[in-house]
Amino acid sequence: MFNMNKLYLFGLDEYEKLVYLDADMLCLGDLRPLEHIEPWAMAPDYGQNVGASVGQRMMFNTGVMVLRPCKETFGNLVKTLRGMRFGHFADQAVINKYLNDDSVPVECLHPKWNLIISNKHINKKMYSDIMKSGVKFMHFTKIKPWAIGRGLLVEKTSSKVYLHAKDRLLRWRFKEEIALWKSADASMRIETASSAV
Ligand SMILES: [Mn+2]
Repeated sequence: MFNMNKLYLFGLDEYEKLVYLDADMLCLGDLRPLEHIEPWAMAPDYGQNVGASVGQRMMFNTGVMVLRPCKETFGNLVKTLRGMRFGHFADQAVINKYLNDDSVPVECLHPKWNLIISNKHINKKMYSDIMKSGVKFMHFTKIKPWAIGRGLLVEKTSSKVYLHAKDRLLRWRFKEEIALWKSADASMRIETASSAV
């Protein structure tokens, strides 16, 4: 869903430091190192936008952010938003434009902190290296395993035959990721069931 909600994080200045995560993340590793990471920190948005950048800088993905809320920053982000057209990258575009235009320092997190699965077939080597060496957060961009079989993976206007074929293709292409999500989902259900007893 495209919206600007992430910008509000910067107004929460009762907190000194925040770690923001998208809802489509699967946590697969130890998060303690995040304690020592100074804001702002984000992982790069590799993929269809390889080489694409906001001005001189590469694009960061806003699915995982270590940030310091600050009313002034919030105001600057709103100012940046006013000068832009609402587009595909929503709040990510605004945040990246602000960082670039104002040369705000950002620490670049290793992509294992935000492994963007829809980039799997674009950055094959990097992707498989990270899969082998350990993922912290797997980011289910575009492909939502919880929606599989419900025709929610692709455009609503598509025909049933097309939906079915696309569903099968995605299930095959992301079988490893879907399996990880399924096993995490299953173990959470077991924990919830046993804690309810
Ligand atoms: Mn996301």
